[in-house]
Amino acid sequence: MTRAIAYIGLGANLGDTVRTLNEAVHALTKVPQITVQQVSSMYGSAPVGEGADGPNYTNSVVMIDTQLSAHQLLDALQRIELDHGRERSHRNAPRTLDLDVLLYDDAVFHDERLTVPHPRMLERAFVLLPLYEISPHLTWLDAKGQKIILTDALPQVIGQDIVML
Ligand code: PH2
Ligand code: MG
Ligand code: MG
Repeated sequence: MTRAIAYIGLGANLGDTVRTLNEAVHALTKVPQITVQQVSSMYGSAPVGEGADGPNYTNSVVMIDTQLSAHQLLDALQRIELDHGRERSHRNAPRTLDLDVLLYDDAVFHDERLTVPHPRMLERAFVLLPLYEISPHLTWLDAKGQKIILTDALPQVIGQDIVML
């Protein structure tokens, strides 16, 4: 059985966010086709992006290996989001739990449900810092097939206001 390495971004800015992120990691460990390999620390930051508002976010990143396809993985993540009361109103609306596929092996693709690599991950300290914590040597291909080296991408986000919790 082939297994893919994937990185999942976790985020929450409503409710008991630390508890929710811990529960989400636990829920991932319970999915038979997922093995959680690494879990970053949690980080706090103000909401970023158009229309983003509400309380500060708690974020982390986990590395998994999985026998699920990228879309099956998305299904599993959305089930866990719904179990934690996730509602979808407007883009970037405050949320009890957000689970995003950041990277899935070296896959580069885009459809109506899923874009991999995550299209905004390079702009976000709350993604790149936890990624660096668990996989400092990480490299991947962007949408144009160009190699991204995490340590080369970090300086662009290093000025952002973020704290390790
Ligand atoms: N997620 C968003 C929009 N803005 N800001 C922070 N700090 N953390 C997030 O996870 C986040 C955000 C949409 O998913
Ligand atoms: Mg998100
Ligand atoms: Mg999402």
